[in-house]
Amino acid sequence: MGNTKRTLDDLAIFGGVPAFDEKLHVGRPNIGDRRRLLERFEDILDRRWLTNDGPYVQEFEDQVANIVGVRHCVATCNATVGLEIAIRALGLSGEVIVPSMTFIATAHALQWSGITPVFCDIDPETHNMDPAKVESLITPLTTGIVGVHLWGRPCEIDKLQEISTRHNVALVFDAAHAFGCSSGKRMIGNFGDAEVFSFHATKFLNAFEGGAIVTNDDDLAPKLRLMKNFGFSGYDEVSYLGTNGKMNETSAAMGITSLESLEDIVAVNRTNYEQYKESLDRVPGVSILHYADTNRNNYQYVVLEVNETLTGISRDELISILWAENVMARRYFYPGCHRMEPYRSLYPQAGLALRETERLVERVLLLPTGTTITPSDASTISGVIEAAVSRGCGVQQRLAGLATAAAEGSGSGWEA
Ligand code: T4K
Repeated sequence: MGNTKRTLDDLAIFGGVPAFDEKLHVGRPNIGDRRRLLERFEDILDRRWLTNDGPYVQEFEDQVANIVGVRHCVATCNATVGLEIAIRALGLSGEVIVPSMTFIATAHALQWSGITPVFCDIDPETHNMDPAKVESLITPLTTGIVGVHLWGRPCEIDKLQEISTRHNVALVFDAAHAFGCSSGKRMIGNFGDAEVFSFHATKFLNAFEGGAIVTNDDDLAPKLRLMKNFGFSGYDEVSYLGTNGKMNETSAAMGITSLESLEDIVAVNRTNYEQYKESLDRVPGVSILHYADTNRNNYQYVVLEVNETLTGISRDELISILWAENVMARRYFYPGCHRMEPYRSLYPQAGLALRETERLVERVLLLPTGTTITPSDASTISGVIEAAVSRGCGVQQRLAGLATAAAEGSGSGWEA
């Protein structure tokens, strides 16, 4: 799609032809080998074993454990329930420290379990929880810390581990973004008491819906396994309070099929990321999130920070421009969990201690990547961003004009 934007009129928001005929989404699923998937579906139907620890679930668990190099993997129906199970199996209660800069599921898993999420601010460089701030939030009621490896970039694991050990509180990682990633030589999944992956459709590696709790704790693992199956330890024996957190066979079949394409998907993500980086590094005021070469990365998120002082347009204005071009950029995780219900009503003062989170959620935007996006698409999208930013003031004036016209238009409609 070589749709170059030379003048403001070329931007679709001002009447130009959109850069893409169809919408490009953040989180468009990667579909592996369709034929292999359908063969596996046939198998499932032939075997008439649809769920409840079936052979594909077991194979998926083995493969995930192998890739991560972890002793135990318990597949779940999604990461949210995986987090709830991990939290309960570890006996968390009272208060648990968690970032607000995360998908709402991280906070909800705690609140759903009757635990108070205590929101911690982030380090603006890493976007992850700031360990120094974690320490200051520990109270006699604290029973745990839930770190989130945001965008797949590892938390400051050693520091969080040291705090958790010193205060004798549990450490869990929401690793929803971080399957296939490492912290140095060690794969994510081996840290804290347990880590939880997501294999939701929008994740680079998907099982339609799915998750997995991984741990090296031999005592915790059987508990997790029983809890995801109502606590059943035998046909007529229930040993714990449990839930239905089981992954089903079709999800596992999709998961296994996706795993066969793991390296290919990461390679596509990396190529797209590099194309975005090359094109956007020359655009002042727009910075693309860096992935350290010392870690393994899945490159599933292309994250930009927009500095309005330098670009002349705000992040939200840039999103409107991109949407008009059919580029459905997202502003994850605006406005921060603490400004969503029930937290904004329960903890109306939380934002006072979340300055960096509140700054970041105004600046971040995510661009489409994955196997439905080509480097040429990435280059075209970057071209739109460059065209808008290089004429930032003019764009802002025209957007203000459009807003005024729309307001006047709706005003005259009302009067009529
Ligand atoms: N912790 C963290 C840090 C997480 O990011 C997440 C999930 C979780 C925990 C919980 O994991 P799970 O319980 O879900 O396993 C999406 C996903 O639903 C969510 O899983 C994910 N994080 C989050 C970052 O993104 P939404 O509300 O933005 O989804 P939605 O429906 O707007 O989908 C995004 C775009 O993807 C759509 O605009 C179109 C495209 N899409 C989506 C689906 C489902 C498709 O093209 N096809 C599809 O089938 O949350």
